[in-house]
Formats: sequence, C-alpha cells, structure tokens
Amino acid sequence: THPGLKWFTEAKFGLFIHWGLYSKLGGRWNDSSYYGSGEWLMNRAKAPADKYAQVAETFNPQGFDADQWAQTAKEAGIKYMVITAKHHEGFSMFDSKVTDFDIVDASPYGKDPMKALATACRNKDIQFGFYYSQFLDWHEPNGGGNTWDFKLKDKDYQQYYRSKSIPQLKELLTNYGPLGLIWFDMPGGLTPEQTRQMIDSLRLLQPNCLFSSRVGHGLGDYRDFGDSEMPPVPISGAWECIYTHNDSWGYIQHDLNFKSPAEIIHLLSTAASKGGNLMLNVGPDGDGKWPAYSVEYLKATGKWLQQYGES
Ligand code: JFZ
Repeated sequence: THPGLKWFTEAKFGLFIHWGLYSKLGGRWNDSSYYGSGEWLMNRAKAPADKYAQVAETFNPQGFDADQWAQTAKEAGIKYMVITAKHHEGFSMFDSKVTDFDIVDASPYGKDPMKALATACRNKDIQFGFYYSQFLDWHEPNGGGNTWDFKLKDKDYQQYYRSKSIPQLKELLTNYGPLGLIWFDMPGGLTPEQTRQMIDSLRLLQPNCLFSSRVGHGLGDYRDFGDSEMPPVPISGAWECIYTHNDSWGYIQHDLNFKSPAEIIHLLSTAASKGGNLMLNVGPDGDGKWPAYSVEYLKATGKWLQQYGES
C-alpha cells in the first residue's frame, strides 16, 4: 500500500482552498454577474484570454497571511490543506519558471504565497498539498477547454503537457518540501499509457505524495466522489468527499449561503462514520482574506471537535 495512505485515512478533515484571479473578480465580468462556480467565470463569460490575463496586473493580495490561514485551519481541527496552484484559468499562484503568467512575474504582489503557506502548514503539522488543473488551461492555445479564442483543430495537447503541465507539476513537487498530495482534476488528452508515464515520472520526485483519482484512468491513490456527493453506504478503502462552504468553490461576493457549524459537523461525522474524509472548501477573496463567515464557522466547528471529537 501507498505510504501516504496512513495519514490520509486518519485525517478525517481536510481544507480545500480555491484561490486565483477569479477570486478578485468575485463572479463579475463586464456588466454581468454569475452565481456558483466562480472559478469558471472566464469560461462562462467567454472572456478573451488576453483580456482576462490583464486581471493579473492588479492582483495584489496584501491581506494574505499564511500563518493566519494555517492557524484558523488548526483551530478548526483540519489535518490537511489543499490549495489551487493553478486552476482552469491557467494562472499560476506560485513562482514558476515555466511561464511568466504567474503571481511573481505577472502581478504587483511579486511574491510566492505558496511558499509561505507550505511552511506555515508544516509548522503546524498540517499536511499540505496542491490542486493542479493538468488538462484544462484556458490561457494556453494548446491547453484543454478554451475553444472561444483558440481553434480545437489546432490544439496539440501533448505540446501543452510537455511544455507547461508536467514541468509545473515537477516544480510543485520540487520546490515546496514534502507534499501530502496532489489533487489532479478533470483529466483529458492523455491515453492510459501516457497517464502512467506522467505519474511514474512524478512519483520519482516524491514517492510519499498521494495522487487524487482525477489524475485519470483509475490510476489515483484514493477515491474522490463528485462535488457535494456523499456515498450512501460505508465505503472501504481510502476516500474523500468534497463540499464547499457556500455555493461556489471560488470567491463570489454575492454568495452568503454558508453552511452553519451544525451542517459542517453533520457532513464531517457522516463522512467519518462511512470511513472517509471530508474536504471542505473555502474561497478567499482577491485581497487574500477568507469570508468572515468561513473563519467564524470553521472555528466553531473546531470547538465542537475539541469537545466531542476523537483526537
Ligand atoms: C472540478 C472543477 O471544474 C471545479 O471548478 C472545482 O475545482 C471542483 C472541485 O472540481 O469540478 C468537478 C469535477 C468533477 C466532478 C464534479 C465537479 N465530478 O466528477 O462529479
């Protein structure tokens, strides 16, 4: 069995964080406002890649505080944290040499928040991992998904994997210390054999790092369910269900439909009773601040866990 499954199956409670340029847009593009899946805004609005990329020029999350994020997670009783290094929009929230479309090179912020967060989590004994959109990349002509700017028939997915996706995954597995897991998402463009080759080359860098099931072709190390999907019966083997705190993964300014502490505790205990983990998502805003309700309700969840939880 995979060495990483020990911590994973004991964890019970994880924190998912969707954070990118879409967090600054908050569900609004031009004169339209969108509800749900804020991180899909570029696609839903069919925003031109060059126009969308300009959002980076004013992306400056001065309110980001890695220690505070890790501290809130700790108080909530969270055992692992997974954050979007690059979502489908294609913007790298880490220092990447592979592209200039990253937070250090393209934004006034000019620092690598993932470095700080990896360190802050490690200092508090929280397993740290990255979400990485390995196929969908709406910024790249050869990436999956953007057919409003780039012609489908001109796309060379292999070229995208070779030049961006795989080199960036290697950066993530090299520059941030030991990772608990990589959360792949929305597989595409690779055969089972090519997927296996990619995985093998990545495993060499960190044999203890888990790969999520959405790496594709059944080759992940544990099972993930669909979003907001709880298995109806107990499931054997390592698994995780994912829910978001309100109705969107990425920050939406006009979404205040946050799950109460009682609802979070209910999800957590249901998942645990069926043998799996709950990974709950929060969506920080473009300044790097969590919604106030997320901070408050997560802390309340942690209080309950301290009184009634097992460890
Ligand atoms: C994906 C992303 O497209 C989305 O933006 C978010 O990051 C979410 C966590 O993951 O969306 C999915 C992917 C797969 C399923 C559901 C939502 N699924 O298999 O049911």
